[in-house]
Amino acid sequence: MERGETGKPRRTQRRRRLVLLLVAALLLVVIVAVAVGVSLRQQPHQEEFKDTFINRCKEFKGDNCSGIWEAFQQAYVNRDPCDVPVEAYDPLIAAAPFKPECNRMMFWSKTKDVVHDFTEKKDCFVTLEDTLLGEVLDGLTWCGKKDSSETFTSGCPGWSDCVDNPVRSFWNRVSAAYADVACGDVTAMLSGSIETPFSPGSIFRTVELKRFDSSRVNTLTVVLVTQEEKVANCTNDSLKDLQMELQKGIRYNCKEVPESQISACSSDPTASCGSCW
Ligand code: N1C
Repeated sequence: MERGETGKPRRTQRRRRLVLLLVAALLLVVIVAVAVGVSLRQQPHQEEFKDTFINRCKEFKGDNCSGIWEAFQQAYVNRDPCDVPVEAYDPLIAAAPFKPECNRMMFWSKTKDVVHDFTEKKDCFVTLEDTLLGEVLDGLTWCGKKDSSETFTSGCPGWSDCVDNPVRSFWNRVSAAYADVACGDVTAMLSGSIETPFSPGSIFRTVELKRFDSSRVNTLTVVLVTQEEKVANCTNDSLKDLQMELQKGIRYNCKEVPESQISACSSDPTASCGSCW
């Protein structure tokens, strides 16, 4: 009885220590599980991006998709996401060069939806998004980090957060390469719903137009897409600037075309390519 009474506090102490130990072990398990969960959740994101890249590339019948992926990745992986200059993508362009499609090349600015609605329905023009690199990366966001070999798809700098960001430099570089091979009669869809259709700071103005070479390009036709309320027409000042910036020797046309006419024409299977404007 006495032994039992004096033994009781010792047993209680031991039990308390055991409970504390169990709680600590449980906490440790929870912490490890959360950490593993977080890293597992990050992993698929990066794998998902690569899968999207490779799958879209294969759908496009790219013959060296893993080589193109490697050339793409080296541009931004293990780099500060605000320090990826346009030249970083030079090896990518070399791995997936653009083929010229004379008389069918379509450029655009501030009219992405109208243009792609049209090119999807009618096989008349080719935009950058109809080429391997344009198609594979359209709508995606990516960046790297210093001292990491991974690709991130969130937490990346936005378009105007810093100039040398991976997505912005990519579009600048591929747009330049696409404009470099422009040939024959070239078309550009610009917006008649804004005050400056030849928009300052746009890729079309700062990169593409400057690179149209008069030894390859005969004509540039601007299709100014208008809505009921026209904000700009073909006499717009910014379009005068465009003509000044266009290399001498390239002819220039401008046509004001209602958006409704473009969509009606694209849905009409009997309409020929030359009849939409
Ligand atoms: O800056 P923009 O237009 O004048 O660029 C459009 C111009 C087109 O002629 C294309 O050849 O530059 C090329 N281009 C793309 O193909 C493209 N696809 C998706 C440029 N940008 C592209 N994007 C995204 O659209 C890109 O992320 C950027 O943010 C916009 C640019 O569109 P904009 O200002 O209407």
